[in-house]
Amino acid sequence: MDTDFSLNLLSLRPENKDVRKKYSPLGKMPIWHELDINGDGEVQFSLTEARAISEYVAQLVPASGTAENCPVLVPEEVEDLARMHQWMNFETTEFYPHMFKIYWERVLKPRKGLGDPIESVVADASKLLEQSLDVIESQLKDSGKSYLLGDSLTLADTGFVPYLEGLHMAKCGDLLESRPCVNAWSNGLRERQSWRKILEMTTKECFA
Ligand SMILES: N[C@@H](CCC(=O)N[C@@H](CS)C(=O)NCC(=O)O)C(=O)O
Repeated sequence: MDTDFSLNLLSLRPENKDVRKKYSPLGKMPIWHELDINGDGEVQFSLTEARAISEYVAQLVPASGTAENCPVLVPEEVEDLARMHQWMNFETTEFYPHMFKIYWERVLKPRKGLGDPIESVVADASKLLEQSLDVIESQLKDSGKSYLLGDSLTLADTGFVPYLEGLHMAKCGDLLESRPCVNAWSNGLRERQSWRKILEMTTKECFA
């Protein structure tokens, strides 16, 4: 991309909701803004919804092939593209809801001073999450490939990274470690330089 970009971390605290609503209708982050830097600096294009933003940005950046710094994250071939969306939808509807219950109980609630985790909620969510992890384990095992679509990293994989990290933060790493293919996939994703950089950039408050 022949342009500059900056990342602004807005506080996610409830009292700052009105500030966030200036940028996004529900006051939720992330939001993508493109400014008219040659004109009056006004926003000329904006987008909400993390998965839509990631797909848009991945297509804006000219890919250089398989290099870690710039892989082709959105496949061109129509079947691969459909499979990418299949996994992105799986992540949104079959993985995130269960993972978030665990993360809320074990990480966010204590951090916000809202009491101890309810372990029965964690156990119920873990059971459902395990079914989804089994689907991923089968996909990786049966294909013998490193990534969900095959030999290359795509958005099908990247969407899971914050949640894999979150499961470790919630002391549920065993759910990943007990599945060899999921464990190798998860460790490979979390060790990527790009993810380490995101973790460095974000603060504890950003995750709260
Ligand atoms: N559907 C949105 C949801 C985004 C979302 O829930 N963002 C959280 C932070 S991860 C947020 O802004 N929370 C503040 C709030 O709900 O007021 C997306 O997928 O991008």
